[in-house]
Order: sequence, then C-alpha cells, then structure tokens
Amino acid sequence: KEFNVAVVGATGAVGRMMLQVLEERNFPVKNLRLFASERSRGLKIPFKGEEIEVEVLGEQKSFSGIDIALFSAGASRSLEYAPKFAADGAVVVDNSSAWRMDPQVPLVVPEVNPHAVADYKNKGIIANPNCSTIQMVVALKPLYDFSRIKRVVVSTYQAVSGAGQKAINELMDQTKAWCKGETLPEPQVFPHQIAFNCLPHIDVFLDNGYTKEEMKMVNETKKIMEDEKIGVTATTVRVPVFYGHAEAVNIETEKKISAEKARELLSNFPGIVVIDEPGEKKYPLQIEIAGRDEVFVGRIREDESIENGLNLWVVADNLRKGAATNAVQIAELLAEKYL
Ligand code: A2P
Ligand code: 11C
Repeated sequence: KEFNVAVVGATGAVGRMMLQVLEERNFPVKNLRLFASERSRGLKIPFKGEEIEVEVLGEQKSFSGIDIALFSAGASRSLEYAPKFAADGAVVVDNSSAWRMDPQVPLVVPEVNPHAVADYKNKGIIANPNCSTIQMVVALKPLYDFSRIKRVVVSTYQAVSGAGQKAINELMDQTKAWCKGETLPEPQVFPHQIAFNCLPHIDVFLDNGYTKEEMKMVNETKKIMEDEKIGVTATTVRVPVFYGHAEAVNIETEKKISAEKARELLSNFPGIVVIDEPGEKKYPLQIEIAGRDEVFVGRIREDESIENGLNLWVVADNLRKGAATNAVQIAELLAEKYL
C-alpha cells in the first residue's frame, strides 16, 4: 500500500531532513506535496529523482487526498493548519510544540509508547516530542522497565540546528568573522554571541524562572513515560555545535541498577547504541553521531552520592531522532498498523 504524503515546512532544517529520511527509509510514498511560506514560492525540491514544486501554505481551497502530513513549520502554523488537514482526512504528525500537551493528542516516541499512536483517532493529530525529550526518554525506558525511576536531573548541551536554518547560519557567520579577525555580526536568532560561547537560555523564560525548553523536558517526559510522578528537573544550554544534542542525565531509581546492569539493559534496547569504553577514549560525541538515527549512551556510572543512582551521557542527532526520524517512524507505525 502507498500513501499520499505532505511535508509542511519542507524548506526548513527539519522539513528537508524529513524528505531525506522518507527517501532513505523508502517510505511508501504515492504522491508527495510540499508546503512552505510565500518566501519559497516557485522553489523546487528534489525527491527520489523528481523535482517537486513547493506550494504556498494558505492558497489551497482544501487539503483533501492527503493521507499523512508531516508538519514542521512552527507552532502557529500547526495550530492553524493541522486541524484543517485533519478535517480533510489526513493524519497529521506535528513536530511543533502546539499540540503536545493536549490530552486528546498522543505524544509518541515509537521505542517508548508506540501504543499511544492509536489515539490519533481523537483529533487526527499525533505530536512529535521536543528533540531533547525524545533522546532522553529513549535512554530512560529500558532502565524504567527494570526499576521505576523516581527522579531525573538533566543538563543539556544543544546544537544550534535545533533553532532552525537561520541559527545554523548565525553560528557559521560569527565563526567565519572571528577567524578573519573581523567584528562579529550582531546576533539575530540567539540572545547573545553563540560562537565560542554557551547560552543557558533556550526558548523563552517562564514565570517559574525556567525556560520553556526546560519545562518541555519536564512535562513531555511525564506524558510519554505515562508516569505523572517522575520528578524531572532540567537546565538546557545552547552550545556552539551544529548538529547533535548531548545530555548529562542523573537518574534515581527505586531498585538498585548497577552500572553493569544498566549497560546491559541499554545495549539490548532497540534504537540505542552504547559507546562506553572510557579507557579507550570512547564515548558518544556530537560530531561522530551526527547523521545517525540511534540514541547513543556512554559514561554509564553509579551515582555514589545516593543509594540508587546512575549517571549517563546521552547523545543523538536532533534533526534526525530528535525530529525527522521520530516523525517518520510514527508515520511508519500509522502505515503498518492503522491506515
Ligand atoms: P520558508 O522557508 O518558506 O520560510 P526553520 O525552522 O529551518 O527555520 O524552517 C521553518 C519552516 O517553516 C520553513 O520551511 C518555512 O518556510 C516554514 N514556514 C515558516 N513560516 C511559514 C508560514 N507563514 N507559512 C508556511 N510555512 C512557513
Ligand atoms: C531546540 N529543542 O533545540 C529545540 C527545538 O519544541 O520542537 C525544538 C523546539 C520544539 O532549540
């Protein structure tokens, strides 16, 4: 069976990766439609040897005939258009934050809660979690299945590509100017210089002093793990890396999990690759895992300051497993089991 697929935000960093992943995984696409803004009018994007012209979102009378629509064009477009696509018969897999906490909308990481996909029937929408949440819950799941996790303390080291194509260009332009000894261009995307700097500020600040990115990690983790009681506290940091988010994750479990047991549980879990030979200088690195679809875990240690604790270093490609690959995996589940 083949499906009519749409990608909304097809010209963006995630949208382009969605097209690449659909092609790589040979998703059964019958017809493909691409949507972006007025800025991309007339642009043609290659897919499986064909050139497909981008449509300007909003100029269509209806969206009928689309089976699956992958959205990554920002939350306001998702809020407005996901219900329209769904009303016209598509199932929307939405990469924005717009629908994630809607109790009617499933929030899915296929390795963790694939059964939740069935709830697409409520609104015709499935939400793809935030990139930093996705890679963390994949690493938590095999440990959680062995012993309930009571609390997670996470600090992130997030790539600029998480903030889109303009952010990638900003790090590039600042770095080039610095290398030439020129005055750095003024930041447009980030609140301060990102080249050679780390910013403890991703997305906007909320009333509780945390950023929205930090609270996404807290709230989305509870929903995906289906455990409102997991305590999660996060500090999210933007670092001058192009691709791949890294996370230092501290976990407190109910039962003791030795480092050796954790290594075994993580190694046997689909979608995880353990790289943990510190004596050989082997641990997951952003520049090495960029372009891969798995979640990489290393530096697996027992936390000696508490009875049942572990420390992990978790790295994944934020545009792939953190966004496009996870969305395409959800589309695969839909195609195989539901549509
Ligand atoms: P466009 O390239 O035409 O602006 P990124 O996160 O990499 O910046 O990408 C954002 C994506 O969302 C792009 O494909 C962008 O299209 C799309 N987008 C942004 N604003 C709109 C809009 N008003 N209507 C449709 N697509 C939009
Ligand atoms: C970042 N995690 O790295 C963000 C990007 O809610 O989908 C993704 C924002 C989101 O900047």
